[in-house]
Amino acid sequence: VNKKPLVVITRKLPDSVETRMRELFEARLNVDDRRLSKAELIEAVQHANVLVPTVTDRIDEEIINAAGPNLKLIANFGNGVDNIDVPAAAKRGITVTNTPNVLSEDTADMTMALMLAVPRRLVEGASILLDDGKWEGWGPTWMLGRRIWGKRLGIVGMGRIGTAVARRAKAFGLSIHYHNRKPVSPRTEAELEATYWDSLDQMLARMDIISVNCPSTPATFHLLSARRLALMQPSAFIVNTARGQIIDEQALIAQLETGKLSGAALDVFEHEPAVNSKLRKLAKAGKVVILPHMGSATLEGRIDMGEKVIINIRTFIDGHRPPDRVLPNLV
Ligand code: 8YV
Repeated sequence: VNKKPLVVITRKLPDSVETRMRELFEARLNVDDRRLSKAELIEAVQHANVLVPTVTDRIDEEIINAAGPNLKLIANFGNGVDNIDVPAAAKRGITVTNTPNVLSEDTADMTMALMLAVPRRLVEGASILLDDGKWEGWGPTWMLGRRIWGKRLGIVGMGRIGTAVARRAKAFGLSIHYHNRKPVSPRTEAELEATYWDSLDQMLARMDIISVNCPSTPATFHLLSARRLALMQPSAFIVNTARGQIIDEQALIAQLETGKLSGAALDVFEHEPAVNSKLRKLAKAGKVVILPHMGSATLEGRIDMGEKVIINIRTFIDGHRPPDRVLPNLV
C-alpha cells in the first residue's frame, strides 16, 4: 500500500474539508488558524509532498528554493496566485494549482453589493441607526444618493469574475463596457451587449463606474496608475474586489481627497491586512466603503474551494495533470 502523501495546509479550513483531507491524506492542519511564520513555512516545504497555502502566505523564491525533494505540488486555496512565485516553482519542477470558477459568482455578488453601497449610501445610512435618536425621520431630501441604473460600467478584466459581474450589472440596467487583453467571444459579447475597449485610457475617461476584476500580475501592478485615475470623470467611482496592487492606492486616495473621483468601494488593499488610515477617514466621510477581503467569503464557496484543492491533489498524486494547473507563462 502506498504511503499517504504529507499535505501541509497553512490555515484553518471548513470542518468538512478538513475531515476529507484527513481521510485522504496525511494532513497537517492548522487547528488554531495562526498565520505561519516564514521559518514555519520553510520547515513545512522541507518535509511536505504538497503545500496548501492561501492568499496570506507569501510563497516566494526563497521559500521555494528551501523546498525538499519531496515537494511536488503547491495547491493554492484561492484563485489568485499572486502569493506564489510560479516561475520559481516551475524551475524547481513544482506544479502549482488554484481554485478558479467556484468563487466567481460569490465575488460578483459582492462586487454588486459594493457597486450599490457607494452611490446609495448604504453604510452611511445603516450607521445612522446604530445610535438611538440620530434619525430625525424621513424627508424628501434625506440621504439622497445617486442612481446606478442607466449608467456605464467599465469592467477591467473580463475573465470569469468580470463576466459574472457583467451579467448581474446588465440585469441592474447598466450598460456594459470592458477592457481585456482580447475581446470575449462574439456570443458572450452579444449576450451581454458589451462594448470592447482596446484602450483602457479611453474607457476610463468615459465610464461612470469602474470595476476591477483582473488578476494581480507584474503586468497589472498599478494598472490604475495616477495618470490613468486622473483620466476618470469626477463623478465616477471605482469598485475593487480583485487585488489592491492593481490600483495605485496613494494616487486613488489623493484623487478622492481632492474630489477628482466621487468614491471607491474596496474589498482589497495594497498592504493587507493594513488599511491606510486615510481610507478609513474617507470611509467615515461616506466617500469610501471598505471591506476586509470578503469577496468570496461564503461557507459554500470555501467548501467548493476545498473540494477543488482536493481534486487537484488527488489527480496529481494519481499521475495525471491536475485540472487547475497554473502555467508559469500566464502569470
Ligand atoms: C480568498 C481570493 O480570500 O481566491 C482568491 O483569489 O482572493 C479569495 O478567494 C483567498 O484567495 C484565499 O486564499
